[in-house]
Amino acid sequence: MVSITAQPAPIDLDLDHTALVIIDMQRDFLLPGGFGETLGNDVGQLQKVVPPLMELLAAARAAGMVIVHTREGHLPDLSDCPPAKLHRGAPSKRIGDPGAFGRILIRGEYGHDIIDELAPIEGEHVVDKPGKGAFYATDFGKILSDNGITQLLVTGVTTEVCVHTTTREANDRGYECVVVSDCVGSYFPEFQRVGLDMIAAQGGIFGWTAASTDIIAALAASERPGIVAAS
Ligand code: C5J
Repeated sequence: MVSITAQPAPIDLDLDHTALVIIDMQRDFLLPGGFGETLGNDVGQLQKVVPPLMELLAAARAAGMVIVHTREGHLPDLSDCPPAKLHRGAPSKRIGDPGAFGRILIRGEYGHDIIDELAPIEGEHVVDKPGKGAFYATDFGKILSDNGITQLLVTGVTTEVCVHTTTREANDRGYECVVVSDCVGSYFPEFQRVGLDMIAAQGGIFGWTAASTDIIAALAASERPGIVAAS
């Protein structure tokens, strides 16, 4: 058990029952020229997440934690993409269209996959999800229960969309969620700030927030082998 400095209050994590969840760190969302940018977004806002998340991932791997990566995307025939999602708004490119990195948000395409810096390694779980939340139409919940997971460190993008949806879904299912404030990102700085505030407000209405350095320091102080504190 390690105690983490967090908002609205410290939280004890049982590392044997805690998973690191990395949401949608995909090329389509993060790379210049990709889908995120074609929607008019500043992908630099998301790239800030990569260095601290690489450090946290290394610490979690060294601690032997369960690690789950998610990817938002769809089958090539789009049969799992509701028309309400496919036809939303008036973007220059839609899901399934050819983009800079293959068909946008289509499973198996280069852009759909996770950025090189955070590529999953053997033994880590990869959950493909058609929705914003990680539980809908996936085996995410089964992976967590099969591994005895009760607490989640939630990271990835975007803070106010897939991170929030997954955290809210997990909270309703009884998981304690710590959203790692510098390891989640939004294209919109105001959504990042308010999105994090919303989680910890009202006594932690659906979770906690904590900095990666505090988590890594706590892991380093634990009995777990192989952990070094972040510089
Ligand atoms: C979005 C996500 N923003 N991963 N997806 O469409 O948050």
